[in-house]
Amino acid sequence: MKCAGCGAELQFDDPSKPGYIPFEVYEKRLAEGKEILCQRCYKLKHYGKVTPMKMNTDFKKELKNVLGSFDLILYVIDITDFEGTYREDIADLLSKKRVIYAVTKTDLLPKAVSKAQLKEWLKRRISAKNPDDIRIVSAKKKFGINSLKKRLISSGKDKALVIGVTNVGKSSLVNELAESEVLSSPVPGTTLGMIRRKIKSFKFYLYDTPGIITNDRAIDLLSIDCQRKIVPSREMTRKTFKPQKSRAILIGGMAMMSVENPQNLAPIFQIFTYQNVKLHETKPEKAEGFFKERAGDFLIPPCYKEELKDVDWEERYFEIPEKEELVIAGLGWINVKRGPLRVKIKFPKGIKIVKRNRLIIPRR
Ligand SMILES: Nc1nc2c(ncn2[C@@H]2O[C@H](COP(=O)(O)OP(=O)(O)OP(=O)(O)O)[C@@H](O)[C@H]2O)c(=O)[nH]1
Ligand SMILES: [Mg+2]
Repeated sequence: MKCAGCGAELQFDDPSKPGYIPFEVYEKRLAEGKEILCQRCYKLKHYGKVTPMKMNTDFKKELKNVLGSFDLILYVIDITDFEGTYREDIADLLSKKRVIYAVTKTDLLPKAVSKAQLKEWLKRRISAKNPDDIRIVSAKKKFGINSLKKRLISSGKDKALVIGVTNVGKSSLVNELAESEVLSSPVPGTTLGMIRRKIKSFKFYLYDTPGIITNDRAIDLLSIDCQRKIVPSREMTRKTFKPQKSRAILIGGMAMMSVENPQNLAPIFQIFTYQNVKLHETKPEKAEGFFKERAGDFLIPPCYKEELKDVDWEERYFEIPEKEELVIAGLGWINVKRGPLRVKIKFPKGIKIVKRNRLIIPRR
């Protein structure tokens, strides 16, 4: 039998491994006919406590094995981290399948982004065979759920495999579609095994899966506890900068931007990031020391001193024209209102940092 929260096979032997439940508790719950949660899910659900687990659940390997049993895939993408969660390597695996793309967490985007504008942007970014298979949703605001449900049911199939990287909101979406209670939480790796849920009144099953693990999103470098603090619950924050002289802007202790001699170009730009990420502007000569010393207490994330002590850093110059954004996967993006913006960025080596066509059109 599987845990109803995370899908791990229940076991009575090893509390440090997924699916553990003391045998007495298991017998009691079984006798009462109640839903059975493993100890980890029970603690996570009722006390918000995270139990570290010894596991090897990179679902990407397993995905190759289970794909054969599915013709229809629901690929879940987080709009607040599109570059980190819509991945070419996953898209490639799905080339022979019917794929419906659920772009979720759209409630976290600033209200100024209209649905029509977002749809146009997504059509250019996602190589979908049919653009109507790109669905804009929010599990939190219950937006787009019914039309997604209709689209799934009218596919002519009777099941869909729900996939995506960790923490994008797969389980939350399954819960809205199937009116179920799969455990969802800001802890990456909440779901540990496949979980099947039926869409009510229809012969249609959703298979929730463990997240695919990545290592090129800024949040991937953080402890599980810290990632949990950074996962946003409120709209993304944005802050406008119009530097008149050389300035440094610190995005938590994870990225340091240096804008040198901006007088001639007079750039104006906005940084979009998560609610708990600290943005701090300072003089260039102070920046380096401050960045090092205050990471983990004032400059969040990281959430602890030493949390990034094994990280190698890289510095790169970027010129970002108007109408483009520079994205730091898993952290946010820089939108240029008046450009070009010439900037040097120090960031952890291996983290994806790319320019893209702007998602946000600045207001005049
Ligand atoms: N604001 C907002 N938050 C969401 C939405 N969907 C999910 N979340 C939050 O995102 C976090 C992760 O959600 P889950 O549903 O557990 O994500 P998952 O993809 O199943 O994660 P794993 O099982 O760990 O791979 C939780 O804190 C959710 O509350 C949404 O539409 N809007
Ligand atoms: Mg999940």
